[in-house]
Amino acid sequence: MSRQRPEVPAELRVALPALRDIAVDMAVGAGELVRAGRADAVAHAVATKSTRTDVVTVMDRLSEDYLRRRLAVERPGEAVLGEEAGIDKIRGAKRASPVTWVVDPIDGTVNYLYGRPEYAVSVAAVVGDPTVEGAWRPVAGAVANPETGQVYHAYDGGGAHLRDRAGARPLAVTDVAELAVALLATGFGYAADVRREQARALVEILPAVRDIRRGGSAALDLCAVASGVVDAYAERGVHVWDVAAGWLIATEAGAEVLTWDGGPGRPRGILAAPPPLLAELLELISGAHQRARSATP
Ligand code: LIP
Repeated sequence: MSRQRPEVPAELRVALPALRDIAVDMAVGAGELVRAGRADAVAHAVATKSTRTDVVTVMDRLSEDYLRRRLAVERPGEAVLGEEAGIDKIRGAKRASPVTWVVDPIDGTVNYLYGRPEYAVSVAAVVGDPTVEGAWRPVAGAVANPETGQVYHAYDGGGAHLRDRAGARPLAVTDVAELAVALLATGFGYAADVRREQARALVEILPAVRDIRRGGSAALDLCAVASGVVDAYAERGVHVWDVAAGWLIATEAGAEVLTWDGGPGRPRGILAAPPPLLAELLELISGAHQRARSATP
């Protein structure tokens, strides 16, 4: 069941540009660290998490430590939820701030491992509870790709922007309204049974769209929707840290972002698309996954 997402508290509005600046600063700083240390990180320590294909490098941990250390200085008293270390609960009767920082120290870890450039550091400030589906809302965030020097950023109500070597510019989604000519980004989970269903669903989805792209970073896929280099993005089973900043960046660029029911005991899916494409795409994706599930033993 999807819940009502929390509103942005009025007293927080004035602070949103500053939160966005902090997110940019953190994501760029961690990105530099991650890029500089790649050879060493890959050579020395690669472990696996949920499955043999779900990798974590020593740099995932170092990058998250860096983000946590810097946030503790810049935003003392605010909770941090990170991919590697989980959530830091703030002790005490009442938290001083409604903000939680949701960080992905390297999104696209497999690309990072193979020396492919599609990976990013994602940093988002959210309100509500990011550990509960539908109970949080991103209010400021940044996604930095240290290989390309591109930094996507947004705050609630402030539009989405890209900063790169050519300068800074506002972002906007495409105006594609027809599925047959829509370029769709997607991704796949790490578990074989999830992938089996995703592959079956794809048999139905692929012939219905212009083409599919699989970049390997959900955060960058959402930024790709925001920049109009794909029309839409859909994936089942991503985590809050993969999508918190990209969700806001895509929304501020004009996309509708929502989650859809993956079925009993299955993770939900995320969908980001220009409004004219949304209803038709949602029907295709959720229907295809539902049929794939019933066909998968
Ligand atoms: C990965 C994503 C990728 C998705 C994987 C995974 P990681 O995150 O961003 O696009 O398909 O399921 O969640 O593991 O590189 O942080």
